[in-house]
Amino acid sequence: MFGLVVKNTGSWYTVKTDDGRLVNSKIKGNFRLKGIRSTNPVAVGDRVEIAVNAEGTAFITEIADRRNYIIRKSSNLSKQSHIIAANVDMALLVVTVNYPQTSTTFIDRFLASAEAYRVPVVLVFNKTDLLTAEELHYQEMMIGLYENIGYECRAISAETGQGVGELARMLAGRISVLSGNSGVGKSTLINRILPGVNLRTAEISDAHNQGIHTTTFSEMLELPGGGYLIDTPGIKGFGTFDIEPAELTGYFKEIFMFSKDCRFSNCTHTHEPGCAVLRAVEEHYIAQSRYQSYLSMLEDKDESKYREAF
Ligand SMILES: Nc1nc2c(ncn2[C@@H]2O[C@H](COP(=O)(O)OP(=O)(O)OP(=O)(O)O)[C@@H](O)[C@H]2O)c(=O)[nH]1
Ligand SMILES: [Mg+2]
Ligand SMILES: [Zn+2]
Repeated sequence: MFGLVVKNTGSWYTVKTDDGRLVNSKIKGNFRLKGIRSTNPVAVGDRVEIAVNAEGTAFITEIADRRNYIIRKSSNLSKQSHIIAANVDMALLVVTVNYPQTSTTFIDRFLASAEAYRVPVVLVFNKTDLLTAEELHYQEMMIGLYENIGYECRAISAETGQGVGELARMLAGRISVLSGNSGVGKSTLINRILPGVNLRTAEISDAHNQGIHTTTFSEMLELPGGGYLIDTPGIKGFGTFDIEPAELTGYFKEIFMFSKDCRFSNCTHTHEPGCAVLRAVEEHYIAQSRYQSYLSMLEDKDESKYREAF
């Protein structure tokens, strides 16, 4: 029997079978050994084959090849990865200028990772209702920066509903995963779009201006007009990457564009003469924050064991 993994609560997976039943399933022991090194060999969004047993639960016996996935390292020290969701049409990266503040390093790491697995990303700036004039101005600058690179951006308030209707129309008929730091309002936004589901949400910590990791498992929710939204636990850091400079350049769209004019084809854009990327940074065609994110990911290769996660 075949189905779709719609929920992941640690060792148990909820599989929605093609005939519409929800079956609690587990992975067979030795199954963990094959495939990629991941803390969760099966992820929400996976198409699987299951063998149902007498008690009505099942074993997952086969995972279909993934079209794509969103992944992060579990921690800097471990070589293991965590698959956030598989087979998605797009990712909504929910970010907030404040309450909590999302760092540009975090945004850029997410974007680079999504480029690597060819998942289109829409940046959703939430909690606009809370922002001061100065913060709104900063948000406008951020939106300008990312739109210029080619990323679609939306400014919304999940609380007041501003901009949510328009965003919801974009989601119809597609599989979208919501990701971002804890407390940015992923679950609140889904509750606003799907009032029936009533996901748990919680106020961010006053002391730390950070979320408290309210959502602890990933869940796929059906949209009335077709398609799905996937709620996921907030990400603290993005772990480190182990990518060659040439490949990394390809994951920063605007850096890639300028790199075509570098004198050396193996340019790392750090010190080389005739580097078109360094020139573009100097002339402000490439944002300083983006270039810093590029450098920080380049440094991961050597320093990954000693660094804090972003
Ligand atoms: N003022 C305001 N508050 C919001 C908005 N969106 C969410 N919140 C509040 O922010 C807090 C965190 O929201 P959640 O939806 O739990 O955040 P989350 O991203 O799901 O967090 P995790 O599950 O921990 O990853 C809650 O108190 C929400 O009511 C918004 O647009 N404006
Ligand atoms: Mg949540
Ligand atoms: Zn260069």
